[in-house]
Amino acid sequence: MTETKIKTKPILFSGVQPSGAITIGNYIGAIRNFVLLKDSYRCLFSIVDLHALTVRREPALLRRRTVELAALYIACGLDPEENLIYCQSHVPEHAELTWILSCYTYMGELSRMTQFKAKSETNSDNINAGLFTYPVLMAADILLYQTQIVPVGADQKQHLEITRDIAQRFNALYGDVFVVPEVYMHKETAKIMSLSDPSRKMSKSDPEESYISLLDSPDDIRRKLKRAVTDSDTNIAFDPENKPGVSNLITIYSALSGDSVEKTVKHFNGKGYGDLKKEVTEVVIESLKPIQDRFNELIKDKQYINGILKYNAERAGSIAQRTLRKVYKKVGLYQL
Ligand code: ATP
Ligand code: LTN
Repeated sequence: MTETKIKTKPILFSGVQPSGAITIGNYIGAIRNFVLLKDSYRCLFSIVDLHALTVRREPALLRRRTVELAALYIACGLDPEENLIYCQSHVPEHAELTWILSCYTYMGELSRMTQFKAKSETNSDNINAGLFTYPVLMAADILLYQTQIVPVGADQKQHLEITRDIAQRFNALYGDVFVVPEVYMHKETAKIMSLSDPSRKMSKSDPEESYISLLDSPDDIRRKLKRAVTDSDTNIAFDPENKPGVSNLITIYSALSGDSVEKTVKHFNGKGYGDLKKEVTEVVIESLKPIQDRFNELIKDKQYINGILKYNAERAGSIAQRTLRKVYKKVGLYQL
């Protein structure tokens, strides 16, 4: 791609934490949209390893998950030549801008974040300051690149709102320093629910049986979907409020088969939950197969993955530096 072409495309940024096995929730709600949008934008897809430190991690496992996520991004269809796939911690400007932005973010607004409240409950023995300032690091990720669009799942909408607030507050003080980003999500697929508790979102940090990982074997997938919570009724209908488990399976089927929810419901008319589970299982196994095959090839070649991460961190760093310098100048830090 020529330099002029690159410059005319609007910028897209998104990130995924290397905090566990990537789930079909991450895939359907976020990564699939990355693939859909990747040719229309100049894209940065970060492996947000600094965010993952807000919860205690086994260091060797965090390192392994990081390389795996890089391979998975590519296996899912992202293009490592065109898209900037890189580790957040390899571009120090993320942490540097975070400090500046934290001086323009209020304790009050951070304490209203539902993710902070939820994670404080699940990590009650480790409610650290990083968990609290998590959205500031996320704002820095996005604002560093003059990002126009941020594809995420529904759980991140509030973090996008605070990012916009911080950008607008900063711009009101210093002129148009940051682009104010827009969120991108598909309402129908922005929140895939847990298989064991369909009132909660599917999450890679929850117990294994609650999610399907992109790397699960067909047997794992069969077992997990067989046990997925439905309800005592027998009727297959799309009603997320009253039938969250069944509706979640319909959403997964619809997202992966490409059929609309309406068509999916019609397809299952007169069938039972057993049929629904069986067909969801088939479509999940079939959709994950090419991703797994590609992943298994890529993960053998760590040198290739490292090369991609290094090259792209350098490219990302040079864009990030431009914004950071401007910010330092605006706020009055002495420049040599
Ligand atoms: P963790 O459990 O460690 O908090 P997570 O599974 O919530 O992780 P993230 O790395 O925080 O995953 O999210 C990566 C992307 O996937 C984000 O855009 C997020 O909104 C999206 N996402 C996460 N879970 C779901 C889900 N259940 N349905 C749809 N999108 C999701
Ligand atoms: N907080 C996000 C991951 C994330 C992100 C970002 C997403 C970190 N920085 C910037 C979009 C843009 C999450 O999914 N938990």
